[in-house]
Amino acid sequence: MAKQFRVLGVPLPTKQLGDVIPVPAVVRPVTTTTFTIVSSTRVSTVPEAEAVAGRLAAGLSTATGLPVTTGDGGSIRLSLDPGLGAEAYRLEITAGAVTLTGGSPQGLFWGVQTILQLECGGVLPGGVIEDRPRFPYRGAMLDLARHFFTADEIKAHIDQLVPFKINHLHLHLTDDQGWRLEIPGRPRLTEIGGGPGTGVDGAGPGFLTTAAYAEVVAYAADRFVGIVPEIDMPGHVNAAQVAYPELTADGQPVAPRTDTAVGYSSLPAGPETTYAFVEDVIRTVADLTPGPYLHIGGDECHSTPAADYRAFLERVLPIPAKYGKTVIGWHEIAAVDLPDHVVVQYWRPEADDAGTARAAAEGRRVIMSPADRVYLDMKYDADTPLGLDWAGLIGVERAYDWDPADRLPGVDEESLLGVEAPLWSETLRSVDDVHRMTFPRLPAVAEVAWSPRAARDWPSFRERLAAYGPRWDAAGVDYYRSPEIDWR
Ligand code: IFG
Repeated sequence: MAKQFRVLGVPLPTKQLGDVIPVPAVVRPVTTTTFTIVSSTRVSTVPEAEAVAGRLAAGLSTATGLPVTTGDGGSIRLSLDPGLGAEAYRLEITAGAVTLTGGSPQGLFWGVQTILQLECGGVLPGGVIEDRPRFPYRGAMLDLARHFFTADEIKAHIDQLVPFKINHLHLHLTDDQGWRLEIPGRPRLTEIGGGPGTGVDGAGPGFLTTAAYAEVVAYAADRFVGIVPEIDMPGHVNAAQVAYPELTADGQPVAPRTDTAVGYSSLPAGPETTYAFVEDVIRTVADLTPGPYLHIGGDECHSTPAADYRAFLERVLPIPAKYGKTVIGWHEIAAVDLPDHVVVQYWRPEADDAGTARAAAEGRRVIMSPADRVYLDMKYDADTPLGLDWAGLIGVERAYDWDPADRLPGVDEESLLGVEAPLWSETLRSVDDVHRMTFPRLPAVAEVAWSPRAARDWPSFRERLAAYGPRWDAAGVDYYRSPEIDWR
């Protein structure tokens, strides 16, 4: 527990009220006031928020070493006010009480993340925070196809995303190298596509059984994170074609591929076997996924004739809605007339920009993932051992110093659903590799996605990031100690 410093008996806050990532919308500090957590501190709440109150009590106990529990009449009080807005919260800290009001349990949970970041040495700085997200979709993506990560590793990754109020984790489940989600009606997809040596350069094996996937989805939901499963199509399908040769244009078997080339595979747009396969897979994934989104990929279909690409999408794009899901696709899908509510994920700078802008003009929502800002598999600098550099080098400031509303002409604030930081795993082999590429750039993207544009400021962010480093040290997160930051 950090040492407490006291002046005239009042412990000094070693944290300012705004020292939070992402920076809150409204911060009104009262610097003469602090709240001290003691062994009798209790967290009280309303029945709908019991689970969130439990997480706050557990978090404060871990941080302070004190036996903070939930209970009636506590000095920390959680309550709900739907009028705030689902993900919004209001936090007031006085000497005698901490009052956290959330628009929903999810809003309270984001307020809990703020409290846990403000706590230092058992002390909370006084004042009021009123906070709410700028964008509703704030995502990270993990590529399980090029290198498989287990359910436990995915859960541990979620634990490191939650402090930054990330509310979606997109799992890239299928690609040329491997198929990583069991589809009971199509067992060869994982028997073969999830087998030994299916990772890039022979890493792997692995796949998520339906039970393991259900565990991940439940774990994420308990932390108000929605899982977004991606089944990439019609390209990036070699693993599926190895498993089921009827999915190739000529019905002949294809060889497994674990190199990192892209764009060579495609489902044929003509045969009904293609659509029977797609329907089986989408129905299964939709049934396994409680969240609203289902990602159908659509990227880099360099071997799919344009007419076939359009024909395929026109057949496939309406299918997820049959199972109650909203489609997300990489921005190439904007080449076709999109059904209502389809979400376009922008990724490759200067490619299909017009398509994305047209989709936005027609009322579709856009998730911003510009590869030259938020692709976390890009090297930090020329010396970074892991990662690629086709979209350029991305240091921490470059991941921070941009705005989604300025990125694409024709795609303005109203068209933006949010921001997502993809991490492709061609060069990753472990969770440590994931941590080194993800942290500290993910918090930068999280602040872009959550905080008001006017509240963002690189000098402030880099200070707050430096103060966060010891938390990663304590959690055993092997983050990259970027020379751009004066780490504590
Ligand atoms: N582009 C490919 C990914 C991955 C990436 C690596 C998209 C949408 C390059 N498609 O990004 O599969 O290979 O940076």
